[in-house]
Amino acid sequence: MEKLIITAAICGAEVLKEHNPAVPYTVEECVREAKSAYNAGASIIHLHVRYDDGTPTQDKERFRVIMEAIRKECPDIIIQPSTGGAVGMSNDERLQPTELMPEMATLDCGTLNFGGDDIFENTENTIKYFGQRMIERGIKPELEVFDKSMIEMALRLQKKGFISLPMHFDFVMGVNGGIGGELRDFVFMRGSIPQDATYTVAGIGRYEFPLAMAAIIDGGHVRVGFEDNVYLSKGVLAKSNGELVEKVVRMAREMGRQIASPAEAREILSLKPLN
Ligand code: KMH
Ligand code: ZN
Repeated sequence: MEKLIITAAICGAEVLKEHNPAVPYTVEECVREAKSAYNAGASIIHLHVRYDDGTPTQDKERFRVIMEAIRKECPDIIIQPSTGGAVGMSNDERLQPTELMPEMATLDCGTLNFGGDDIFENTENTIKYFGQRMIERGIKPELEVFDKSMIEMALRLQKKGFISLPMHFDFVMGVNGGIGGELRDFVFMRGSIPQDATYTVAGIGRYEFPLAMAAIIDGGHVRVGFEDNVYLSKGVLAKSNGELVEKVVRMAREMGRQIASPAEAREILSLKPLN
């Protein structure tokens, strides 16, 4: 079976220090969290950035500073900026980190309710616009799908030329407003993507580790991190993103699955090797 790619979503846009004091806001905190995940076995950092007071931003310069600082400590890590940003941001605001020509970035494939009155809006034209920018900039999209309908959207837009092959999906499961996080939901999503596509699964909250195990067994890949879940186990806050990654590494080892290095992750995802 292919080696396991672990992505660490270290920060997110919604989770706060009130939820877990180790949630990173500052440059130094982002580096600390990225390094803990990298040292534990993560080969991809899914990155949102904040200002020092915790306000989420898609500001290109803030991304540049944090990405450079992370690369100093984790030289070969794959950095995957978010183009989802936070609810309410405009398309061009969200796209700013793609101007830094990262190897990967997220591409959210549909609109969904996002708690309370919030709507995370991604119209078909938005997805086309983002997909086109990523093709022009040579960025591999991680196709974030929060429901089966978003897989259909991605497949349709791939046929129309807005998404390049091979496709890599991220099943984000258990968001209020999206698909649930039960095993039957995972089987449904996993069975809905093409044979030659790769996928990672991001289980939200209590779904994080059960869905990680499902992907480990199935030959998929895993995302964990404070963006999705702040607990190491029921009622026990994780001290770092690294602790969450370490748990996935232990689970994979028990199941006989080896962990991909960043170079191996690049090969699996058809990214260019680092020079
Ligand atoms: N913060 C959410 C509204 C992504 O990174 O592309 C969107 C999100 C998805 O986190
Ligand atoms: Zn995100």
